[in-house]
Amino acid sequence: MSTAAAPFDVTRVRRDFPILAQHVNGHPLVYLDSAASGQRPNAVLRAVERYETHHHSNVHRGVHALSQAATEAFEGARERARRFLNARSRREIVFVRGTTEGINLVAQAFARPRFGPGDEILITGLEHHANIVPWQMVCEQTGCTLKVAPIDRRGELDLDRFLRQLTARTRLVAVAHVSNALGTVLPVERIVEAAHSCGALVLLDGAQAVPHTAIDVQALGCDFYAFSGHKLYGPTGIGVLFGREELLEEMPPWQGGGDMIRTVSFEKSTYNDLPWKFEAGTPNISGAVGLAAAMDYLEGLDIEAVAAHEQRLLALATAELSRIPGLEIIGTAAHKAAVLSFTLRGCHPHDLGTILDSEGVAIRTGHHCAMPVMTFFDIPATARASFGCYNTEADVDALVAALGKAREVFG
Ligand code: C6P
Repeated sequence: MSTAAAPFDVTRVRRDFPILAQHVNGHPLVYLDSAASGQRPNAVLRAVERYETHHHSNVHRGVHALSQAATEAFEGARERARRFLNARSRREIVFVRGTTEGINLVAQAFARPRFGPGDEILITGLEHHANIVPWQMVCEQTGCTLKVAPIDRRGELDLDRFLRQLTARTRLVAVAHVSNALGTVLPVERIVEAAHSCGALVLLDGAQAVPHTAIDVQALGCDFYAFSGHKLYGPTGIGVLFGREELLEEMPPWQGGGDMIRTVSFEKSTYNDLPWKFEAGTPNISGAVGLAAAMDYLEGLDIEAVAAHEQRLLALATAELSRIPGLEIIGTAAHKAAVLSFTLRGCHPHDLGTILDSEGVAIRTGHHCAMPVMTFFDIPATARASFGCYNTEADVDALVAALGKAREVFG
C-alpha cells in the first residue's frame, strides 16, 4: 500500500470557495489579499447558516433547548480551538474579537497591573500596530519602557541585538510569529527559549501564522498566543487568545458585565471561572461556530500540504516579479510565509493597486498597519500580494500580466 500523500488539488479546493467564481471589472477575480482576510469555504458558510437557522439563542443562560444547543455549539468550538492549538485545557482558550483584542486583553489585564518604572517590554521592528500601540498604552499607564529589537534590510530580526536587549528588566517579549508586511517567519522557538531564560514571558501574535502552519502552543512554550478567525478562512469578529492557565488564573478580569461574574451585589462582585472570566457580555456565537468549521476545513486539507502549495506560489511569484524592471521586493528573509510586498519605480502603490483591480487582481496597498516597517525601508507604502490555499499558478500569471499593464501606463 502506498503511503505517498495525494497531490494538493487546488482545483477542488477552489470549488469550495464560491466567492472566487465571480468576475470583477470584467475579469475573473484573482484574489491575492488573503493576508488581510481569507475567503470562506462552503463548510464555514453552511456551518454558520445552520447555526443561525436552527440553533441560535443566547449561551450559558437558558434551560430551554435552543439555549442549550447554542451553548453546546459555542463550547464545542472552544474545544475545537483547544485541539487546533494543542492547548492543555479549554480553560486556556478565551474567545475574543480577533488578534487586536487578544493583545489588548493581555496588555490591560496582565501587563498593566504588574509592570512599573524600570520594567521593559521587548518587541521587534516588524510588528503590526496591534502589537505596538497596546504596549505604548501600558507604558503610559505604568511608567514601564518599550524596547524595539531592530530588523535588517532583508526584513529579518537581528537576533544578536534582540538577545542583547533581553535583560533581567524585560518582563514581556511580544513578537509576531509571521510579519504581515514582509512575510518574515520569526525564530519563535529561539525567542521563547531566550526570553524564558531571562525570566520574561512571551506573547506571540499569530495572526499571519495560523493559516500557514500547524500551531502547538505546548511545543512552542509561549505564554500567550493570539489570532483572528478571518485570516484562517473563518468569520470576522472572532478570534482566540490562548493563555497559560496559571497566568490567566492570576489575572484580574478586563471587561465587566454579564457572563464574567459569579455573584454581583452593590458592595462587591465575584468572578466566573476561566475562561468565562474574560468573556464579558454575549459572545460572537455564530463566529465561534464558523471558526470551528474553518479549523476542520483547514486541517482536512492538511495545513502542511497547504503551506507547501503556498511556498511553491511564493517561489514562482518571487522569481517572476524579480525579473520586472523597476520592481523591488520588500522583505527577502530566508524564511517567509506566503506574503510578497513590493514597490514599482515611478508608480505609487495605491495607483498600482487601482490598475491591478481594473484587471480583476485584488492586492493590498498601503502601510499594512506596520508604519515603522515603512519608515525603516524609507517608503510610504508597498503593494502586497498574499497567497492562500485557493491560489494557483494562473493567479501568479495574472498578477505578472497586470503588472505589465501598470508598467505600460507608468512607463
Ligand atoms: N493584518 C493585514 O492586511 P485583526 O485586525 O485584529 O484581525 O488583526 C490584527 C493583526 C495583528 N497582527 C498581525 C501580524 C496582522 O497581520 C494583523 C492584521 C491585516 O495585514 C489587516 S491590517
